[in-house]
Amino acid sequence: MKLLFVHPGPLMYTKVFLRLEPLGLELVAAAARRAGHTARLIDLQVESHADYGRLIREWRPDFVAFSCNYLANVPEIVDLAKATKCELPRCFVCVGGHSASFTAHEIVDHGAGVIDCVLKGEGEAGIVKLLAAVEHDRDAVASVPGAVTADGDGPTPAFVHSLDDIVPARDLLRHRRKYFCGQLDPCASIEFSRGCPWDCSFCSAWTFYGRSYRLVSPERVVEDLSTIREPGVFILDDVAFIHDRHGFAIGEAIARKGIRKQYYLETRGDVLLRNKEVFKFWKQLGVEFMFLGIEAIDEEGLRKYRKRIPLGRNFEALEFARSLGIRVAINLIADPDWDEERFATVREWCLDVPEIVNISVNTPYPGTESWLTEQRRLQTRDYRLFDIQHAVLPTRLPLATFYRELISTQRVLYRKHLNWRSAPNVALGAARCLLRGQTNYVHGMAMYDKVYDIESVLADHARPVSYEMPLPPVPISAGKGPKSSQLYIHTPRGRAGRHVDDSTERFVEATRMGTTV
Ligand code: B12
Ligand code: SF4
Repeated sequence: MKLLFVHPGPLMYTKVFLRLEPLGLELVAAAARRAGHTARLIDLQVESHADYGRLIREWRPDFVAFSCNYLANVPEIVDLAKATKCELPRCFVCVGGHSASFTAHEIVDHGAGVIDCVLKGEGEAGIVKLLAAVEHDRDAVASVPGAVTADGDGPTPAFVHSLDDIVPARDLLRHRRKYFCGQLDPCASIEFSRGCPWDCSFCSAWTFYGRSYRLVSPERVVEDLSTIREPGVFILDDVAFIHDRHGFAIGEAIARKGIRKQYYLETRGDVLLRNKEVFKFWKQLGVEFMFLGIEAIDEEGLRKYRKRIPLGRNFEALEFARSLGIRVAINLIADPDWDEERFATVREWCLDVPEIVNISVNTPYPGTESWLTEQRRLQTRDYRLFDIQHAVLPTRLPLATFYRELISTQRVLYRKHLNWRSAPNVALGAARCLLRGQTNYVHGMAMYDKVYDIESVLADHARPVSYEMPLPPVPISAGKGPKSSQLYIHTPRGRAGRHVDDSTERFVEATRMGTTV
Protein backbone atom coordinates (compact mmCIF):
# COMPACT_ATOMS: atom_id res chain seq x y z
CA MET A 1 0.00 0.00 0.00
CA LYS A 2 0.98 3.64 -0.38
CA LEU A 3 1.38 5.16 3.09
CA LEU A 4 1.68 8.82 4.00
CA PHE A 5 3.06 9.71 7.47
CA VAL A 6 2.22 13.22 8.66
CA HIS A 7 3.64 15.36 11.47
CA PRO A 8 1.37 18.31 12.34
CA GLY A 9 2.34 21.99 12.40
CA PRO A 10 4.49 23.97 14.84
CA LEU A 11 3.53 25.24 18.30
CA MET A 12 4.84 28.43 19.94
CA TYR A 13 8.03 26.85 21.22
CA THR A 14 9.04 25.41 17.84
CA LYS A 15 8.71 28.74 16.09
CA VAL A 16 11.48 30.27 18.19
CA PHE A 17 13.77 27.93 20.06
CA LEU A 18 14.10 24.60 18.35
CA ARG A 19 12.48 22.43 15.73
CA LEU A 20 13.29 18.74 15.64
CA GLU A 21 12.94 16.00 13.10
CA PRO A 22 9.98 13.72 13.91
CA LEU A 23 12.06 10.70 14.90
CA GLY A 24 9.11 8.72 16.28
CA LEU A 25 7.30 8.99 12.97
CA GLU A 26 10.47 8.02 11.08
CA LEU A 27 10.67 4.86 13.20
CA VAL A 28 7.04 3.95 12.58
CA ALA A 29 7.52 4.61 8.85
CA ALA A 30 10.65 2.41 8.85
CA ALA A 31 8.68 -0.47 10.41
CA ALA A 32 5.94 -0.08 7.81
CA ARG A 33 8.44 0.04 4.96
CA ARG A 34 10.11 -3.10 6.23
CA ALA A 35 6.72 -4.81 6.02
CA GLY A 36 6.79 -4.14 2.26
CA HIS A 37 4.83 -0.90 1.91
CA THR A 38 5.79 2.31 0.12
CA ALA A 39 6.09 5.24 2.51
CA ARG A 40 6.32 9.01 2.29
CA LEU A 41 6.50 11.53 5.10
CA ILE A 42 5.47 15.17 5.32
CA ASP A 43 6.33 17.39 8.27
CA LEU A 44 3.98 20.36 8.60
CA GLN A 45 6.40 22.04 10.98
CA VAL A 46 8.30 22.95 7.81
CA GLU A 47 5.77 22.45 5.01
CA SER A 48 2.31 23.95 4.55
CA HIS A 49 -1.23 22.60 4.57
CA ALA A 50 -1.30 23.47 0.86
CA ASP A 51 1.71 21.15 0.34
CA TYR A 52 -0.20 18.45 2.20
CA GLY A 53 -3.31 18.96 0.07
CA ARG A 54 -1.24 18.72 -3.11
CA LEU A 55 0.45 15.52 -1.98
CA ILE A 56 -2.90 13.93 -1.14
CA ARG A 57 -4.41 14.89 -4.50
CA GLU A 58 -1.44 13.90 -6.62
CA TRP A 59 -0.02 10.83 -4.86
CA ARG A 60 -3.37 9.48 -3.57
CA PRO A 61 -2.15 7.37 -0.61
CA ASP A 62 -4.13 4.35 0.60
CA PHE A 63 -3.32 5.03 4.23
CA VAL A 64 -2.59 8.30 6.07
CA ALA A 65 -1.05 8.22 9.56
CA PHE A 66 -0.84 11.34 11.72
CA SER A 67 1.55 11.70 14.63
CA CYS A 68 -0.07 13.37 17.61
CA ASN A 69 2.49 13.77 20.38
CA TYR A 70 1.11 17.17 21.39
CA LEU A 71 -2.39 17.73 22.67
CA ALA A 72 -2.41 21.22 21.15
CA ASN A 73 -2.28 19.63 17.67
CA VAL A 74 -5.51 17.62 18.05
CA PRO A 75 -7.86 20.13 16.27
CA GLU A 76 -5.42 20.54 13.36
CA ILE A 77 -5.19 16.76 12.92
CA VAL A 78 -8.97 16.25 13.06
CA ASP A 79 -9.47 18.96 10.41
CA LEU A 80 -6.76 17.47 8.19
CA ALA A 81 -8.36 14.04 8.56
CA LYS A 82 -11.69 15.51 7.43
CA ALA A 83 -10.08 17.16 4.39
CA THR A 84 -8.31 13.88 3.56
CA LYS A 85 -11.48 11.79 3.63
CA CYS A 86 -13.25 14.40 1.48
CA GLU A 87 -10.58 14.00 -1.21
CA LEU A 88 -9.97 10.25 -0.74
CA PRO A 89 -13.04 8.58 0.80
CA ARG A 90 -11.47 5.07 0.66
CA CYS A 91 -8.20 6.09 2.30
CA PHE A 92 -7.68 4.64 5.81
CA VAL A 93 -6.93 7.39 8.35
CA CYS A 94 -5.06 6.61 11.53
CA VAL A 95 -3.70 8.75 14.38
CA GLY A 96 -0.97 7.67 16.80
CA GLY A 97 1.56 9.12 19.23
CA HIS A 98 1.85 10.23 22.81
CA SER A 99 -1.17 12.52 23.26
CA ALA A 100 -3.39 10.55 20.90
CA SER A 101 -2.86 7.54 23.16
CA PHE A 102 -4.27 9.37 26.18
CA THR A 103 -7.24 10.86 24.32
CA ALA A 104 -7.95 8.08 21.82
CA HIS A 105 -11.74 7.86 22.23
CA GLU A 106 -12.19 11.62 22.06
CA ILE A 107 -10.15 11.81 18.85
CA VAL A 108 -12.24 9.08 17.22
CA ASP A 109 -15.39 10.95 18.34
CA HIS A 110 -14.18 14.34 17.07
CA GLY A 111 -13.51 12.73 13.70
CA ALA A 112 -17.18 11.73 13.42
CA GLY A 113 -16.35 8.85 11.10
CA VAL A 114 -13.27 10.21 9.29
CA ILE A 115 -10.68 8.80 11.73
CA ASP A 116 -10.75 5.05 11.26
CA CYS A 117 -8.43 4.24 14.13
CA VAL A 118 -6.23 5.64 16.87
CA LEU A 119 -3.27 3.37 17.43
CA LYS A 120 -2.09 3.71 21.02
CA GLY A 121 1.42 3.16 22.36
CA GLU A 122 4.72 2.88 20.58
CA GLY A 123 4.03 2.54 16.91
CA GLU A 124 6.70 0.20 15.53
CA ALA A 125 4.97 -2.97 16.66
CA GLY A 126 1.35 -1.89 16.22
CA ILE A 127 1.63 -0.39 12.74
CA VAL A 128 2.66 -3.65 11.05
CA LYS A 129 -0.36 -5.51 12.44
CA LEU A 130 -2.68 -2.61 11.64
CA LEU A 131 -1.49 -2.45 8.02
CA ALA A 132 -1.99 -6.18 7.59
CA ALA A 133 -5.56 -5.85 8.87
CA VAL A 134 -6.30 -2.82 6.66
CA GLU A 135 -4.95 -4.60 3.59
CA HIS A 136 -6.50 -8.03 4.09
CA ASP A 137 -9.37 -7.88 6.55
CA ARG A 138 -10.73 -4.53 7.72
CA ASP A 139 -12.91 -6.26 10.32
CA ALA A 140 -9.72 -7.33 12.08
CA VAL A 141 -8.67 -3.70 12.68
CA ALA A 142 -10.58 -3.50 15.95
CA SER A 143 -8.58 -6.41 17.39
CA VAL A 144 -5.11 -5.00 16.65
CA PRO A 145 -3.20 -4.37 19.93
CA GLY A 146 -3.51 -0.67 20.80
CA ALA A 147 -6.27 0.04 18.26
CA VAL A 148 -9.20 2.21 19.28
CA THR A 149 -12.00 2.45 16.72
CA ALA A 150 -15.64 3.52 16.77
CA ASP A 151 -16.37 -0.15 17.55
CA GLY A 152 -14.26 -0.25 20.71
CA ASP A 153 -10.80 -1.07 21.99
CA GLY A 154 -8.34 -3.72 20.87
CA PRO A 155 -5.99 -5.47 23.34
CA THR A 156 -3.39 -3.37 25.20
CA PRO A 157 -0.53 -2.17 23.00
CA ALA A 158 2.62 -4.24 22.78
CA PHE A 159 6.22 -3.08 23.23
CA VAL A 160 8.54 -3.35 20.27
CA HIS A 161 10.65 -6.47 20.76
CA SER A 162 13.97 -4.59 20.95
CA LEU A 163 14.89 -0.95 20.38
CA ASP A 164 17.73 -2.20 18.21
CA ASP A 165 15.35 -3.73 15.69
CA ILE A 166 14.48 -0.63 13.70
CA VAL A 167 16.60 2.20 12.33
CA PRO A 168 14.66 5.43 11.65
CA ALA A 169 13.77 6.19 8.02
CA ARG A 170 15.74 9.45 8.05
CA ASP A 171 15.80 9.51 4.25
CA LEU A 172 12.05 10.23 4.15
CA LEU A 173 12.44 13.80 5.43
CA ARG A 174 12.42 16.24 2.55
CA HIS A 175 13.93 19.28 4.29
CA ARG A 176 16.58 18.05 6.67
CA ARG A 177 18.27 21.45 6.91
CA LYS A 178 15.20 22.96 8.56
CA TYR A 179 15.81 21.29 11.93
CA PHE A 180 17.74 23.10 14.64
CA CYS A 181 18.20 23.50 18.36
CA GLY A 182 19.46 27.02 19.05
CA GLN A 183 22.94 27.31 17.61
CA LEU A 184 23.01 23.62 16.71
CA ASP A 185 21.74 24.43 13.25
CA PRO A 186 21.21 22.07 11.44
CA CYS A 187 20.49 19.41 14.05
CA ALA A 188 19.39 15.75 13.88
CA SER A 189 17.81 13.71 16.70
CA ILE A 190 18.70 10.35 18.21
CA GLU A 191 17.51 8.19 21.10
CA PHE A 192 19.82 6.20 23.41
CA SER A 193 17.04 5.00 25.73
CA ARG A 194 13.27 5.04 25.96
CA GLY A 195 11.01 5.73 28.94
CA CYS A 196 11.64 7.11 32.39
CA PRO A 197 11.76 5.23 35.72
CA TRP A 198 10.73 8.29 37.80
CA ASP A 199 7.11 9.34 38.27
CA CYS A 200 6.73 13.12 38.41
CA SER A 201 3.11 14.16 38.85
CA PHE A 202 3.03 16.70 36.00
CA CYS A 203 4.65 14.44 33.38
CA SER A 204 3.30 11.67 31.17
CA ALA A 205 6.60 10.33 29.85
CA TRP A 206 6.53 7.53 32.47
CA THR A 207 2.82 6.71 32.27
CA PHE A 208 3.05 6.21 28.49
CA TYR A 209 5.76 3.57 28.79
CA GLY A 210 4.47 1.89 31.99
CA ARG A 211 7.44 3.25 33.97
CA SER A 212 9.72 1.09 31.89
CA TYR A 213 13.21 2.10 30.80
CA ARG A 214 14.90 0.41 27.87
CA LEU A 215 18.25 0.90 26.22
CA VAL A 216 19.52 1.08 22.67
CA SER A 217 22.77 -0.85 22.26
CA PRO A 218 26.02 1.09 21.64
CA GLU A 219 26.47 -0.79 18.32
CA ARG A 220 23.09 0.30 17.03
CA VAL A 221 23.68 3.92 18.22
CA VAL A 222 26.97 4.09 16.35
CA GLU A 223 25.46 2.51 13.23
CA ASP A 224 22.71 5.15 13.22
CA LEU A 225 24.96 8.06 14.19
CA SER A 226 27.42 7.30 11.39
CA THR A 227 24.65 7.94 8.84
CA ILE A 228 23.83 11.38 10.31
CA ARG A 229 25.29 14.23 8.31
CA GLU A 230 24.18 17.12 10.56
CA PRO A 231 26.90 18.48 12.88
CA GLY A 232 24.38 18.96 15.74
CA VAL A 233 22.58 16.08 17.48
CA PHE A 234 19.69 16.35 19.96
CA ILE A 235 19.62 13.37 22.34
CA LEU A 236 15.89 12.78 22.84
CA ASP A 237 16.06 10.71 26.04
CA ASP A 238 13.86 12.03 28.82
CA VAL A 239 16.74 11.71 31.27
CA ALA A 240 20.14 11.16 29.69
CA PHE A 241 22.69 8.78 31.21
CA ILE A 242 20.67 7.41 34.12
CA HIS A 243 22.88 4.39 33.82
CA ASP A 244 26.56 5.33 33.82
CA ARG A 245 27.80 2.10 32.24
CA HIS A 246 25.50 2.55 29.26
CA GLY A 247 26.62 6.18 28.86
CA PHE A 248 30.29 5.12 28.88
CA ALA A 249 29.71 2.24 26.48
CA ILE A 250 28.01 4.47 23.90
CA GLY A 251 30.61 7.20 24.36
CA GLU A 252 33.51 4.79 23.94
CA ALA A 253 31.96 3.28 20.81
CA ILE A 254 31.54 6.78 19.34
CA ALA A 255 35.12 7.73 20.23
CA ARG A 256 36.47 4.51 18.66
CA LYS A 257 34.61 5.29 15.47
CA GLY A 258 35.99 8.86 15.51
CA ILE A 259 32.55 10.47 15.23
CA ARG A 260 32.58 14.14 16.22
CA LYS A 261 29.30 16.01 16.82
CA GLN A 262 27.91 18.75 19.02
CA TYR A 263 25.24 17.43 21.35
CA TYR A 264 22.27 18.71 23.34
CA LEU A 265 20.85 16.54 26.12
CA GLU A 266 18.36 16.66 28.96
CA THR A 267 18.89 15.18 32.40
CA ARG A 268 18.10 15.54 36.10
CA GLY A 269 20.29 17.34 38.62
CA ASP A 270 20.64 14.26 40.82
CA VAL A 271 21.63 12.07 37.86
CA LEU A 272 24.27 14.59 36.86
CA LEU A 273 25.74 14.55 40.36
CA ARG A 274 25.60 10.78 40.63
CA ASN A 275 27.25 10.15 37.26
CA LYS A 276 29.73 13.03 37.06
CA GLU A 277 32.38 11.03 35.19
CA VAL A 278 30.02 10.13 32.34
CA PHE A 279 29.07 13.75 31.81
CA LYS A 280 32.75 14.78 31.93
CA PHE A 281 33.48 12.20 29.25
CA TRP A 282 30.57 13.38 27.13
CA LYS A 283 31.73 16.98 27.39
CA GLN A 284 34.92 15.78 25.67
CA LEU A 285 32.82 14.02 23.04
CA GLY A 286 30.98 17.25 22.23
CA VAL A 287 28.10 17.99 24.65
CA GLU A 288 27.57 21.74 24.29
CA PHE A 289 24.14 22.29 25.82
CA MET A 290 22.29 20.61 28.64
CA PHE A 291 18.75 21.03 29.88
CA LEU A 292 18.33 20.40 33.59
CA GLY A 293 14.92 19.69 35.05
CA ILE A 294 14.73 21.98 38.08
CA GLU A 295 11.10 23.12 37.80
CA ALA A 296 10.97 25.35 40.90
CA ILE A 297 13.36 27.48 42.86
CA ASP A 298 11.95 27.01 46.33
CA GLU A 299 11.47 23.97 48.54
CA GLU A 300 7.69 24.37 48.54
CA GLY A 301 7.59 24.40 44.77
CA LEU A 302 9.91 21.43 44.52
CA ARG A 303 7.77 19.46 46.96
CA LYS A 304 4.72 20.36 44.97
CA TYR A 305 6.27 18.97 41.80
CA ARG A 306 7.37 15.90 43.70
CA LYS A 307 11.01 16.20 42.79
CA ARG A 308 12.58 14.84 45.89
CA ILE A 309 15.94 16.34 45.07
CA PRO A 310 16.66 19.03 47.68
CA LEU A 311 17.18 22.51 46.29
CA GLY A 312 20.77 22.53 47.56
CA ARG A 313 21.54 19.53 45.31
CA ASN A 314 20.02 21.33 42.35
CA PHE A 315 22.39 24.23 42.89
CA GLU A 316 25.27 21.82 43.26
CA ALA A 317 24.27 20.26 39.94
CA LEU A 318 24.23 23.67 38.27
CA GLU A 319 27.67 24.43 39.71
CA PHE A 320 29.00 21.14 38.40
CA ALA A 321 27.57 21.68 34.90
CA ARG A 322 29.11 25.17 34.85
CA SER A 323 32.46 23.72 35.90
CA LEU A 324 32.37 21.43 32.86
CA GLY A 325 31.86 24.41 30.56
CA ILE A 326 28.51 23.09 29.33
CA ARG A 327 25.87 25.74 28.64
CA VAL A 328 22.88 24.93 30.84
CA ALA A 329 19.22 25.71 30.34
CA ILE A 330 16.69 25.19 33.11
CA ASN A 331 12.94 25.24 33.18
CA LEU A 332 10.72 26.70 35.87
CA ILE A 333 7.01 26.00 36.06
CA ALA A 334 4.89 29.09 36.70
CA ASP A 335 1.64 28.34 38.49
CA PRO A 336 -1.45 30.25 37.38
CA ASP A 337 -1.81 31.04 41.08
CA TRP A 338 1.31 33.23 41.05
CA ASP A 339 0.91 36.91 41.88
CA GLU A 340 3.09 39.87 40.93
CA GLU A 341 5.32 39.40 43.95
CA ARG A 342 6.06 35.77 43.08
CA PHE A 343 6.92 36.71 39.49
CA ALA A 344 9.24 39.45 40.80
CA THR A 345 11.05 36.98 43.10
CA VAL A 346 11.47 34.53 40.24
CA ARG A 347 12.74 37.25 37.89
CA GLU A 348 15.28 38.30 40.47
CA TRP A 349 16.53 34.75 40.99
CA CYS A 350 16.72 34.07 37.27
CA LEU A 351 18.70 37.19 36.57
CA ASP A 352 21.14 36.20 39.29
CA VAL A 353 22.09 32.85 37.78
CA PRO A 354 24.14 32.54 34.60
CA GLU A 355 21.93 29.78 33.15
CA ILE A 356 19.37 30.13 30.36
CA VAL A 357 16.00 30.01 32.15
CA ASN A 358 12.81 28.97 30.45
CA ILE A 359 9.40 29.41 32.08
CA SER A 360 6.41 27.28 31.23
CA VAL A 361 2.92 27.24 32.75
CA ASN A 362 1.62 24.49 35.04
CA THR A 363 -0.83 22.52 32.90
CA PRO A 364 -2.62 19.31 33.83
CA TYR A 365 -2.40 16.92 30.89
CA PRO A 366 -4.39 13.75 30.30
CA GLY A 367 -1.98 10.95 31.14
CA THR A 368 -0.44 12.70 34.13
CA GLU A 369 -1.23 12.21 37.78
CA SER A 370 -1.98 15.95 38.05
CA TRP A 371 -4.81 15.39 35.60
CA LEU A 372 -6.41 12.97 38.08
CA THR A 373 -5.64 14.88 41.27
CA GLU A 374 -5.91 18.56 40.27
CA GLN A 375 -8.73 20.08 42.28
CA ARG A 376 -8.94 23.34 40.32
CA ARG A 377 -11.38 23.49 37.43
CA LEU A 378 -10.15 23.97 33.88
CA GLN A 379 -10.88 27.47 32.55
CA THR A 380 -10.86 26.27 28.97
CA ARG A 381 -11.28 23.03 27.06
CA ASP A 382 -9.58 24.29 23.92
CA TYR A 383 -6.88 21.74 23.02
CA ARG A 384 -4.84 24.44 21.31
CA LEU A 385 -4.18 26.16 24.64
CA PHE A 386 -2.70 23.02 26.22
CA ASP A 387 0.86 23.78 25.16
CA ILE A 388 2.26 24.85 28.57
CA GLN A 389 2.60 28.39 27.24
CA HIS A 390 -1.04 29.27 28.00
CA ALA A 391 -2.92 29.30 31.32
CA VAL A 392 -5.70 26.71 31.37
CA LEU A 393 -6.26 26.74 35.15
CA PRO A 394 -7.78 29.75 36.95
CA THR A 395 -5.30 32.58 37.39
CA ARG A 396 -5.13 34.48 40.67
CA LEU A 397 -4.31 37.67 38.73
CA PRO A 398 -6.68 38.84 35.98
CA LEU A 399 -5.71 36.83 32.85
CA ALA A 400 -4.23 39.84 31.03
CA THR A 401 -2.13 40.76 34.09
CA PHE A 402 -0.95 37.15 34.46
CA TYR A 403 0.24 37.14 30.84
CA ARG A 404 1.83 40.57 31.23
CA GLU A 405 3.85 39.24 34.17
CA LEU A 406 4.63 35.92 32.48
CA ILE A 407 5.61 37.28 29.10
CA SER A 408 7.61 40.18 30.47
CA THR A 409 9.47 37.72 32.75
CA GLN A 410 10.11 35.38 29.81
CA ARG A 411 11.29 38.33 27.73
CA VAL A 412 13.72 39.58 30.40
CA LEU A 413 15.17 36.08 30.60
CA TYR A 414 15.37 35.65 26.85
CA ARG A 415 17.13 38.98 26.39
CA LYS A 416 19.59 38.03 29.11
CA HIS A 417 21.26 35.61 26.70
CA LEU A 418 19.88 35.76 23.26
CA ASN A 419 20.21 39.40 22.36
CA TRP A 420 22.96 39.26 19.78
CA ARG A 421 23.86 42.88 20.40
CA SER A 422 24.69 42.29 24.03
CA ALA A 423 26.09 38.79 23.86
CA PRO A 424 29.08 38.35 21.56
CA ASN A 425 28.93 34.57 21.69
CA VAL A 426 25.34 34.67 20.41
CA ALA A 427 26.42 36.93 17.55
CA LEU A 428 29.33 34.61 16.83
CA GLY A 429 27.05 31.57 16.92
CA ALA A 430 24.60 33.27 14.58
CA ALA A 431 27.39 34.22 12.20
CA ARG A 432 28.67 30.63 12.14
CA CYS A 433 25.19 29.35 11.27
CA LEU A 434 24.78 31.91 8.50
CA LEU A 435 28.19 31.03 7.08
CA ARG A 436 27.02 27.43 6.89
CA GLY A 437 23.99 28.70 4.98
CA GLN A 438 21.69 27.98 7.94
CA THR A 439 19.09 30.61 8.89
CA ASN A 440 16.88 28.75 11.40
CA TYR A 441 18.58 30.08 14.53
CA VAL A 442 18.60 33.71 13.37
CA HIS A 443 15.04 33.43 12.11
CA GLY A 444 13.92 32.03 15.49
CA MET A 445 15.43 35.03 17.27
CA ALA A 446 13.66 37.39 14.89
CA MET A 447 10.34 35.66 15.60
CA TYR A 448 10.53 36.00 19.38
CA ASP A 449 8.57 39.24 19.85
CA LYS A 450 5.92 38.17 17.39
CA VAL A 451 5.33 34.79 19.02
CA TYR A 452 5.66 35.80 22.68
CA ASP A 453 3.23 38.71 22.46
CA ILE A 454 0.58 39.45 25.10
CA GLU A 455 -2.11 40.49 22.62
CA SER A 456 -1.76 37.41 20.45
CA VAL A 457 -1.67 35.06 23.43
CA LEU A 458 -4.86 36.67 24.78
CA ALA A 459 -6.42 36.46 21.32
CA ASP A 460 -5.72 32.70 21.38
CA HIS A 461 -8.16 32.44 24.31
CA ALA A 462 -10.89 34.19 22.30
CA ARG A 463 -10.85 31.85 19.26
CA PRO A 464 -14.00 29.82 18.60
CA VAL A 465 -13.59 26.22 19.81
CA SER A 466 -14.63 23.42 17.45
CA TYR A 467 -13.36 20.48 19.49
CA GLU A 468 -13.47 20.35 23.28
CA MET A 469 -11.08 18.42 25.49
CA PRO A 470 -12.52 15.72 27.71
CA LEU A 471 -13.16 16.80 31.29
CA PRO A 472 -10.90 15.22 33.89
CA PRO A 473 -12.57 12.59 36.08
CA VAL A 474 -13.73 13.51 39.60
CA PRO A 475 -10.47 14.47 41.31
CA ILE A 476 -8.93 11.96 43.66
CA SER A 477 -7.03 13.49 46.53
CA ALA A 478 -3.30 13.90 45.98
CA GLY A 479 -1.26 11.22 47.75
CA LYS A 480 -4.09 8.69 47.49
CA GLY A 481 -2.72 7.24 44.32
CA PRO A 482 -4.70 6.60 41.16
CA LYS A 483 -5.30 3.11 39.85
CA SER A 484 -2.83 1.65 37.40
CA SER A 485 -5.51 1.35 34.75
CA GLN A 486 -6.18 5.10 34.94
CA LEU A 487 -2.56 5.98 34.25
CA TYR A 488 -0.73 3.69 31.90
CA ILE A 489 -0.75 3.12 28.13
CA HIS A 490 1.77 0.27 28.17
CA THR A 491 1.21 -2.20 30.98
CA PRO A 492 3.95 -1.86 33.61
CA ARG A 493 6.31 -4.82 33.87
CA GLY A 494 7.70 -3.65 37.21
CA ARG A 495 11.40 -4.08 37.88
CA ALA A 496 11.78 -6.37 34.84
CA GLY A 497 10.83 -3.49 32.56
CA ARG A 498 13.65 -1.27 33.79
CA HIS A 499 17.04 -2.02 32.28
CA VAL A 500 19.11 -0.60 35.10
CA ASP A 501 21.37 -2.24 37.65
CA ASP A 502 20.21 -2.72 41.23
CA SER A 503 22.09 0.26 42.57
CA THR A 504 20.47 2.55 39.97
CA GLU A 505 17.08 1.05 40.77
CA ARG A 506 17.64 1.90 44.47
CA PHE A 507 18.72 5.41 43.55
CA VAL A 508 15.52 5.90 41.52
CA GLU A 509 13.41 4.49 44.36
CA ALA A 510 14.95 6.96 46.78
CA THR A 511 14.30 9.97 44.57
CA ARG A 512 10.79 9.21 43.34
CA MET A 513 7.63 9.52 45.35
CA GLY A 514 5.33 7.22 43.44
CA THR A 515 2.49 5.22 44.77
CA THR A 516 2.33 2.90 41.75
CA VAL A 517 4.51 0.10 40.36
C1 B12 B 1 11.91 15.49 22.36
C2 B12 B 1 10.67 16.14 22.93
C3 B12 B 1 10.41 17.41 22.49
C4 B12 B 1 11.17 18.11 21.39
C5 B12 B 1 10.38 18.01 20.05
C6 B12 B 1 10.37 16.67 19.39
C7 B12 B 1 9.58 16.76 18.08
N1 B12 B 1 10.19 16.53 16.98
O1 B12 B 1 8.42 17.06 18.05
C8 B12 B 1 11.09 19.58 21.86
C9 B12 B 1 12.19 19.83 22.85
C10 B12 B 1 11.12 20.60 20.74
C11 B12 B 1 9.77 19.51 22.58
C12 B12 B 1 8.98 20.60 22.73
C13 B12 B 1 7.78 20.57 23.39
N2 B12 B 1 7.30 19.57 24.12
CO1 B12 B 1 8.07 17.84 24.13
N3 B12 B 1 8.81 16.09 24.39
C14 B12 B 1 9.84 15.51 23.87
C15 B12 B 1 10.02 14.12 24.51
C16 B12 B 1 11.06 14.25 25.64
C17 B12 B 1 10.44 12.97 23.60
C18 B12 B 1 9.64 12.82 22.31
C19 B12 B 1 10.40 11.97 21.34
O2 B12 B 1 10.82 12.42 20.30
N4 B12 B 1 10.60 10.70 21.72
C20 B12 B 1 11.33 9.73 20.93
C21 B12 B 1 10.46 9.17 19.79
C22 B12 B 1 11.14 7.97 19.21
O3 B12 B 1 9.21 8.78 20.33
P1 B12 B 1 7.80 9.43 19.93
O4 B12 B 1 7.95 10.66 19.14
O5 B12 B 1 6.98 9.50 21.16
O6 B12 B 1 7.16 8.34 18.96
C23 B12 B 1 6.76 7.06 19.39
C24 B12 B 1 5.28 6.99 19.85
O7 B12 B 1 4.78 8.19 20.36
C25 B12 B 1 4.54 6.51 18.64
N5 B12 B 1 4.13 7.45 17.60
C26 B12 B 1 4.52 8.70 17.33
N6 B12 B 1 3.89 9.15 16.22
C27 B12 B 1 3.11 8.17 15.76
C28 B12 B 1 2.26 8.10 14.67
C29 B12 B 1 1.56 6.93 14.43
C30 B12 B 1 0.66 6.85 13.27
C31 B12 B 1 1.69 5.82 15.31
C32 B12 B 1 0.95 4.59 15.08
C33 B12 B 1 2.53 5.91 16.42
C34 B12 B 1 3.24 7.08 16.63
O8 B12 B 1 5.47 5.62 18.08
C35 B12 B 1 6.79 6.21 18.14
C36 B12 B 1 7.84 5.13 18.17
O9 B12 B 1 7.65 4.27 19.25
C37 B12 B 1 8.57 13.87 25.07
C38 B12 B 1 8.48 12.95 26.26
C39 B12 B 1 8.35 11.53 25.81
N7 B12 B 1 9.15 10.68 26.36
O10 B12 B 1 7.55 11.18 24.94
C40 B12 B 1 8.13 15.29 25.39
C41 B12 B 1 6.65 15.63 25.34
C42 B12 B 1 6.03 14.94 24.13
N8 B12 B 1 6.63 17.15 25.14
C43 B12 B 1 5.74 17.72 25.78
C44 B12 B 1 5.53 19.13 25.75
C45 B12 B 1 4.50 19.70 26.69
C46 B12 B 1 6.26 19.96 24.87
C47 B12 B 1 6.04 21.47 24.62
C48 B12 B 1 4.60 21.88 24.43
C49 B12 B 1 6.73 22.18 25.77
C50 B12 B 1 7.04 23.63 25.70
N9 B12 B 1 8.05 23.96 26.45
O11 B12 B 1 6.45 24.43 25.04
C51 B12 B 1 6.88 21.75 23.36
C52 B12 B 1 6.03 21.80 22.08
C53 B12 B 1 6.75 21.23 20.89
C54 B12 B 1 6.13 21.45 19.54
N10 B12 B 1 5.84 20.41 18.78
O12 B12 B 1 5.93 22.54 19.11
C55 B12 B 1 4.88 16.76 26.55
C56 B12 B 1 3.58 16.48 25.77
C57 B12 B 1 2.41 16.85 26.54
C58 B12 B 1 1.17 16.76 25.72
N11 B12 B 1 0.34 15.82 26.13
O13 B12 B 1 0.94 17.48 24.79
C59 B12 B 1 5.81 15.49 26.65
C60 B12 B 1 5.05 14.17 26.75
C61 B12 B 1 6.70 15.63 27.88
C62 B12 B 1 6.00 15.73 29.20
N12 B12 B 1 6.57 16.49 30.07
O14 B12 B 1 4.99 15.18 29.54
N13 B12 B 1 9.48 18.31 23.00
S1 SF4 C 1 12.23 12.71 35.59
FE1 SF4 C 1 10.11 13.28 35.92
S2 SF4 C 1 9.78 15.02 34.54
FE2 SF4 C 1 11.60 14.00 33.84
S3 SF4 C 1 10.83 12.58 32.27
FE3 SF4 C 1 10.97 11.46 34.20
S4 SF4 C 1 8.93 11.55 35.07
FE4 SF4 C 1 9.07 13.14 33.47
